[in-house]
Amino acid sequence: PKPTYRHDYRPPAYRVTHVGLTFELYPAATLVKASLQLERNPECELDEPLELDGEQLILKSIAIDGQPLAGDEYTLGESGLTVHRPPQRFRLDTEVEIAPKENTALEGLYLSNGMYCTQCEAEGFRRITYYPDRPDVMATFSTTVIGDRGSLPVLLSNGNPVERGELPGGRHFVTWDDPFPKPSYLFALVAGDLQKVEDRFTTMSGREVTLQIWVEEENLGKTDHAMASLKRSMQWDEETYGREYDLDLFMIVAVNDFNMGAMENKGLNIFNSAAVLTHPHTATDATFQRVEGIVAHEYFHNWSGNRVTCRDWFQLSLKEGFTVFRDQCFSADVNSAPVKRIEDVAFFRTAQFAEDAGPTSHPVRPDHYIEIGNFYTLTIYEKGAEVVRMLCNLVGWEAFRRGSDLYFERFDGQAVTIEDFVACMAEASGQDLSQFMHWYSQAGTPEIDAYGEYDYAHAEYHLTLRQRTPATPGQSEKQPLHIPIRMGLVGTKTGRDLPLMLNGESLGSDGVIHLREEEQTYVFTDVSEAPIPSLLRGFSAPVQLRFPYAREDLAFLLANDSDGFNRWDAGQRLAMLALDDLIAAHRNGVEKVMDPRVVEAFRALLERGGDDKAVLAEMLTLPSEAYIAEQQPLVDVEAIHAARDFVKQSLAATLRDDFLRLYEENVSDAPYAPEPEQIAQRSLKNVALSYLMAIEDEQAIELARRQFEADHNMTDVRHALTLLTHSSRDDLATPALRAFGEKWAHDSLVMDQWFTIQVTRPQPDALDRVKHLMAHPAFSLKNPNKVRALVGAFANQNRINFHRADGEGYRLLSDVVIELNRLNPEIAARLVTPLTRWQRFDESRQALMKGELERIRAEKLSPNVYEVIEKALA
Ligand code: B3K
Ligand code: ZN
Repeated sequence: PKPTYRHDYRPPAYRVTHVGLTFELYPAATLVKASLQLERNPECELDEPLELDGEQLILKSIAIDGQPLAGDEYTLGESGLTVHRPPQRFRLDTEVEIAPKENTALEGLYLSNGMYCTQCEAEGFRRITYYPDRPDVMATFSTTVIGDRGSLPVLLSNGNPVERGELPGGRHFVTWDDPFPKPSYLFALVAGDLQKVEDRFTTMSGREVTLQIWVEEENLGKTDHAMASLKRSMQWDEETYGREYDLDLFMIVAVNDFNMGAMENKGLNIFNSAAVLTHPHTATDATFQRVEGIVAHEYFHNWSGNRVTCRDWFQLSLKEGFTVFRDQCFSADVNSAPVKRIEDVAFFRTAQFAEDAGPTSHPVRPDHYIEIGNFYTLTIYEKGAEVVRMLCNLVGWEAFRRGSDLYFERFDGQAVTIEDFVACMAEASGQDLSQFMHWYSQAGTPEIDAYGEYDYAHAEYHLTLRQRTPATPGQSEKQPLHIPIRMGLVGTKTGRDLPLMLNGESLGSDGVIHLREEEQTYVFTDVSEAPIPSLLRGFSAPVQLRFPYAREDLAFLLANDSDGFNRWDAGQRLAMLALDDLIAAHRNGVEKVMDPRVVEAFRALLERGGDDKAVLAEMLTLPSEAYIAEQQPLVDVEAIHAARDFVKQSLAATLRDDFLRLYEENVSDAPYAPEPEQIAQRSLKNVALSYLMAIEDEQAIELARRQFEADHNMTDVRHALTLLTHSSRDDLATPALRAFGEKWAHDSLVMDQWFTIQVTRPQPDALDRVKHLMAHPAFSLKNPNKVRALVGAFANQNRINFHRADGEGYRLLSDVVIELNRLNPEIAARLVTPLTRWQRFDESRQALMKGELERIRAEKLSPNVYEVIEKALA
């Protein structure tokens, strides 16, 4: 497979102005008739051939303006079709046959549970028909779907239904018209035995929109939250961005087999059922919030993605980074804003930092790819969102909003680039954003070393910042970035933010300084007392910032910082310092001793009261093993696991009564609602229970058992079941797992949780359980959710067992990757990720991991897996 380079971009030689599609649906042989209205791009040469993409299609006929083409008028290849010397303006008719039933890659048209559905982004449309399958070709679509009336009563596509009728042989059809020009990746079709839930929304200009969520009958009771989230999103986008929905109908369909969370197809969003269905008894608070965020994300794409789309796939973050930023702000507005930020950053610093430090590291706008399906990454999505967030903070919300209005007006109906977006922001704000553009082109996490000194004599505080971005594959030299750092100076006497005076200018007490050079020193004047700097508040830039804090300083910030995010971060830093000592002690075989300063800091948190419960729950949560690993020069899996357990147990033993009180204060039997206050209460209660269960005394066990048996809501049940399953007591785990498994055997999404809970247990039998559960009737390698819940959860969330010294964890993962490489390359390429991080481990594990990568490389590989393996072994 050959790479595609961003610099090779050429505008399309032919434009498609309109597409007429007809699908005659049959599982093994669906007939697709396409009628394209084409026009040569005036800038192109007269003899430019027409290149159409097409994969796994059987061509039945081809004609131009009604005249079948002779064999020498076109060339058929593995990946497409070339029409030589077509006229300037013409109609191209093709008929192809495809086999949805054989499609296990879940790209193009496939069958899921007897239901036809599509996934076309990024390059799936070429598996449906011959087409210039690139986002800068935008056309109006008219689609007729023909299927069996009995088994496929519902036939959906983009836009509005304009005609329907009966056909001979028990078949029927519906024709859909989508008046908005769109790229082929936004095409969608669904046909199945589905039921709908319907609601309405009146837009700000008074238009009535019908909202529908289509599901299999047994899921009719699980759509309320998604519908409420959709309406909230529609209103939020009107209020916040002035963006209104544009069709009369907006549909969401839930499907069981889906590679991603969801897909923003115009007017017909297709969702992984795990990302849309909820019920208090089957979904946790985290799932309720995830559904809300994804519904919003896909809806927001209607403007940031669909009305204005990407010129080419290198610009993917143009729509994804912006849309993630939009959905993050939405979730922050409708839930607890500080907790949303803490959760996002905790995840980002663990997973995106790891990606950016590994062999697949790439810029927010990559320069080349072999398989674009491999670039739906944390860097494109989450780092892209951080870059947009920095832009917004740099220019200020008013200018950002003006820039966004300008962007949507200027480029409506067009396929554009990241420069176009940033130019709107520069124009609206009058700021020079040229240095800022490096954020899009440079890979790797910038590191900032900070150092500060208080000058008593002159009442000055000198802060020096030095930035460095490490080399990444293909990029050895890096330019200094423009890094906005929000900060405060917290007075050590008062615990208050001191006024910031920099070069005679007042920055208020919570200000932004701009780091543009490799090294800069900032002299704050009139600093009346010795301060502790609170840096990178709210995670104002996606960087790793180091400052030589004393533990007392961190405890002080944890107690006093006016920025909730940085209070949390100070706690994490403090815990990390203690963990570092314990990791070293474990390695050296020395007795572990708990740092009393951490205990006291936690005690103060537990006793002070008055804190937002949701934030308190976050502050009481220790850094994850994955995050700790990310911060170590060399990952020692056992030492990290042991050190973290030790901290947890020490805190639990010393602060047992406080945790018990916290638990009891937050028990409630109010009917479940996924509302911020209740969610906060549950998370605080469950954090307390986790600590109590760390020492496994009889009272803790009784609480966990009671919470499990009370069966009040899935958040509490799942948490209790996890604690019982992950305890050292199989006599607790076994009966609870059995009861849960029997109760929910009929519910596929709950069974996924049952899989995950078992394969993430720290006991040494976890790997055998994975193997055993892969033979369970509820498991299937063909269903991405199952693969993620079982194999993915084991490899990513059970570090101690996945990284077993005997390499059996690695072997299991590569066995699955090899099988999935044939079935579903996109999922296979994602699943292999943990093995690609071999550089981070000791020599013996490195050898084992590389051995497995080489075993995979010896197979006949899909481009997806090939690209990842080649990078990992480069
Ligand atoms: N745009 C889709 C991604 C689908 C890509 C699949 N290869 C989901 C989203 O970001 O909204
Ligand atoms: Zn998206």
